[in-house]
Amino acid sequence: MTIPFTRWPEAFACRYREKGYWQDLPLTDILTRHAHSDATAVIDGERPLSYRQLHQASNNLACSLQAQGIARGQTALVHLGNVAEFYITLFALLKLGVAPVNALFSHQRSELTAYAAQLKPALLIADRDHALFADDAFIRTLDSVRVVLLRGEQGEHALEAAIARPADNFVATPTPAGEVAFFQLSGGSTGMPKLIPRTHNDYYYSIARSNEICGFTAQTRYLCALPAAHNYPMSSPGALGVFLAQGCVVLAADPSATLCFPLIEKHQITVTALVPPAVSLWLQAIAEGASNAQLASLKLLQVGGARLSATLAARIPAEIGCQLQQVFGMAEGLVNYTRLDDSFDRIIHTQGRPMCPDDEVWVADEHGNRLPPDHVGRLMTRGPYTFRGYFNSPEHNASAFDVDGFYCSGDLISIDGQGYITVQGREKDQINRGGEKIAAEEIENLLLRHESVIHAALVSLEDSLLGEKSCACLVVKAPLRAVAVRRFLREQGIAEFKLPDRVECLETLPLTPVGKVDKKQLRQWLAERTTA
Ligand code: AMP
Ligand code: DBH
Repeated sequence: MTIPFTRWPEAFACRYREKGYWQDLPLTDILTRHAHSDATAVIDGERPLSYRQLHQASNNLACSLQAQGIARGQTALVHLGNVAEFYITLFALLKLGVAPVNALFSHQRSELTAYAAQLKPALLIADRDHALFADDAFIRTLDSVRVVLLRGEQGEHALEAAIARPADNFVATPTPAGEVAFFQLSGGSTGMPKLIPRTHNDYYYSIARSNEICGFTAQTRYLCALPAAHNYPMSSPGALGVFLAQGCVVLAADPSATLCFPLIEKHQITVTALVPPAVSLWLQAIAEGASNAQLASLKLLQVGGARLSATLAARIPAEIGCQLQQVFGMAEGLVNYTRLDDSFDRIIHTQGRPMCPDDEVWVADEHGNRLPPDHVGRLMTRGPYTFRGYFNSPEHNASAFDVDGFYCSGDLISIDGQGYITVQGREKDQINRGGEKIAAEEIENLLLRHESVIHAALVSLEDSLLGEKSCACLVVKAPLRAVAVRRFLREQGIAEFKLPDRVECLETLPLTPVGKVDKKQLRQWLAERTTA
């Protein structure tokens, strides 16, 4: 039983293998190649795990799941935060040939329900520490789930117990390297959150190539302070890059300076990955007296997920005392990096260039024609680690890809004569709230469930810290206050970061000539109201 997905055409697959991008190795190789190493792989609080222990723990869990009837070809819903069990679970499932979707820990009922509806997972692995799993009510709604393991649970459903029980003679059966290994999450722009099938081959390449560009080695000590399940701290090069290089991952629950600065000092962290608002908070903490001497071991700071202003970028080397690398990536594939030996000017002003020589990236005008260098238009891309279709979404895929298989990310970019990309804006109906993506349609659909709401539009607002915040523009039958709107949405079970920061009630929503909500005009109106 293999999971269906949109494959690369044969000619491309051949070329990607010939050029050595696709090695036909399962992602489990990232760990099993170090199975006998006593070097520390992960530190979670006071708990270090060596590579040998991580390998053994994931074997134990895989063995236990196998005994409960979980088998190759099935899928799993995983909902864990930045804890060692996240990686133990990931490797256990990859070893079994079970494809997980790793939901973000900030996700709630609505997101998890949407993922489960699409994948029909046989297995759920979650955390009792999350409010959604404080009791079993939500679990009972997941019809396809037959096996449940919970972190922080006692008894037969205890994840820790399944990890501790020694496996005897476990033989790994990962899916073939050209098949789906797991599902990555899209930031999305549609009503239904979309899943991105990632194969062993494509993901392994993106990790290995990221390591080359970012210089990750066995000496790398990486602080994972962004959500571990996110593509960026997982693969750019992220924790999986660190494991491949046999370095050490230190977990942090969040990227706050109060938590991270002491961890950096204590564990002599050499590199970490942040989103721009976290950089602002770090700089603010230093300006307010936190000592950047605590950060002395830090050599490289990666920043990505949302646009980093050149002003903020320029302050990093002087005030944090390390090198900056801009990362412009997407869970769908394509990742761009500024290179470690790029000029200061490049590093602060561009979002880097594609990591692979066979990443085909071009800029399209509104008719799909290729634009010359330095012109702003739509990002179009295909390559050895960029997916060819969302899971089970033929209609959306028809508009997200052109006839030649180029993915249109919805970003507006320009590419200079040397191939360096600058992100100029966005065409997709999404709000990028400090790197956390909100699909406007998803929230609008939920708002329309409210009995007083007639029309709803979610638009971005400029924000000095987060880059963008969200504003719900509503046409209502009866007056509605912001707190009531947020309470209603919270009751719908969505991630906290998706709740509108501001709510405005209007007589009507402005429309474009074709009758769609004119969000550009709405944003202008909001900006004027704010200054007035
Ligand atoms: P996701 O779909 O959640 O994987 O988010 C990918 C999107 O994040 C991209 O398409 C961009 O819109 C945005 N993004 C990621 N990195 C950057 C960056 N360095 N600068 C600007 N936007 C970024
Ligand atoms: O925003 C992203 O999705 C992202 C940013 C940087 C990403 O997926 C990545 C690097 O791999």
